[in-house]
Amino acid sequence: MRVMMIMQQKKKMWTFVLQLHVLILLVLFCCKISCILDGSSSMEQKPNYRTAYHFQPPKNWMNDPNGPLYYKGVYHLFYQYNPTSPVFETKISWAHSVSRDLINWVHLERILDPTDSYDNNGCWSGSITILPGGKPAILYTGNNLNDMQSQNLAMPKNSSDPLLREWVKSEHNPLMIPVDESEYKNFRDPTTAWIGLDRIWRVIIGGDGKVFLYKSGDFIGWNRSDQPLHSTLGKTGMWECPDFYPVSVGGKNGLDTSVFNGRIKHVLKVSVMNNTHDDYVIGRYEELTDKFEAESEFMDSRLQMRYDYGKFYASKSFFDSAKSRRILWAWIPESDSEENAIEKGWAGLQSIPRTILLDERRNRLIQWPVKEIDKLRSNEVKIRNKMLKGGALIEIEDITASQADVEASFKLRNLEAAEELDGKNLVNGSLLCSSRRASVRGAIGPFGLIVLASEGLEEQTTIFFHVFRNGTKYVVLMCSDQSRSSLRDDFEKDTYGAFVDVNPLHEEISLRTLVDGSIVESFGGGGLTCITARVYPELAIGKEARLYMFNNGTIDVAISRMNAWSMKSAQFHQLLSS
Ligand code: DQQ
Repeated sequence: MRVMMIMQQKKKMWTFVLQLHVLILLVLFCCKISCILDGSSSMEQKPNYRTAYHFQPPKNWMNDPNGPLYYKGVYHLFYQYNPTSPVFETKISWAHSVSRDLINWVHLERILDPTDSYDNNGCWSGSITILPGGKPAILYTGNNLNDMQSQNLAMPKNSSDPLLREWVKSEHNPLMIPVDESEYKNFRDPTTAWIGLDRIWRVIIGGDGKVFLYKSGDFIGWNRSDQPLHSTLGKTGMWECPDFYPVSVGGKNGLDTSVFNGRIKHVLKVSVMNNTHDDYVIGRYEELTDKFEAESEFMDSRLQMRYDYGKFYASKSFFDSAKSRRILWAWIPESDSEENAIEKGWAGLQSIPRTILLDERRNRLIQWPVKEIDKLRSNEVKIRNKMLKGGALIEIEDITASQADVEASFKLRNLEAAEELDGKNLVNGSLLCSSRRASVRGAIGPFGLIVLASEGLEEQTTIFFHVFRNGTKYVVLMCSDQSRSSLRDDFEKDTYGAFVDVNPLHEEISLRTLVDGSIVESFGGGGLTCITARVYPELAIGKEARLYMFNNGTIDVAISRMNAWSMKSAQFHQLLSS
């Protein structure tokens, strides 16, 4: 009897398993039919290109980072956000996300919406200053319906809340208005303010080829100084999102914005609207007279001091008091069309936050991804002391090539063969990279990395170096070549490039590249030259993507060290729909 029951139960179970299989097959069959009918297949579906460890809101348009801050144990990132669509519209809001480690984020409610007479056409970019007593204050640009820009104040409703979820606009707004109509559309993006020994606050605001200086005793009443803090004689157009901060000469820590002593220099960065470049100059700022003597000019094409030679705009830095470092964020715009943004439902990324320090010897900034990003690394693959022969291609296997962190150092043993470079070619690295692409064979280089490559290499993004001789000196060119990054042809595939201030006679040439699906952020020479690219491969996505080291020069190059890791995804949560 018992045996009969067991057999019946087994029969029932098998019938159930069989039915389940039939059901699954039926569903798959129906899917296939519907795919055939509507002409699509799962393989043909367009990839969404969302990234796994770069900051992105869940949907819609995002641009400039605003008022980044460390407050009561929490990192805050505010940003320009269009809550209604994935394209830019003037009526922008300030969105808000928080993090404990700058990598994993929780999205909170928006904090500023364009609702008042002075900002009803957009709550535009601005910064946060910590006032005496530790209260944060936002200064931001309001754009009104007449397209007149003004500077405005907002304070937290409850400053004991470490999440700073609610902010109140000041009843004194607008605090700063244009002096005449010619400035209406060219007066925006206040920096973090700094306080002098005279207890007077200073802030700079972007203008047409200049940055205005304003002073205040109480953070409410502001007076414009007769002279801008800095300006250029040539026509450079609107300077958006200025940033002005001290850097330590010889020190290893970042500095708070109001620090003033003899062992510092100041950096002035402006976002040049005409060419969407974030350019900087270094100089000496005299606090009592408010004179800023820059050591070079913004238009100095020879020096070309730019945070990043690829896509990297409207950046903003802040002082992280928890780790005594200055951290830089920037908006990474899309290279893709508005049409595709609408299809994807989102547009815009933030860079991986970078620490900034002054390289005293070269008088240039060095940028490096914050240390916290290293905790996403897994599955390390290493190469030590291996010759990368002329014409060689080495695949780096066993990591997720579409989500990776790669660090490599190259040693050059034979510099004799370096090609001579005419002095006139030393001016525009980008132009030189466009004529000396990865596929163009040289002597010392091109050598470097091929990322987001498809199996047959039809798709590939290459980050590489070329070493040339100029008289008795050697020059190192770094390029990021997107020309073959996708089979798609409907987006910008520019080649970016710049020189790296390293001497290959005495120094190794290093490269770190962060790959995250549709973004490639590269740091040459330990962060002296940075290049960010947006790419949209069709084949080299997810598990299909591959990673290589290559040398398309005739001269062998030694890989002294290469470490590559798969990168885990960061966590993004939403506390409330925003
Ligand atoms: N974006 C903001 C402006 C700023 C520009 C508007 C820079 O305040 O000048 O979204 O991208």
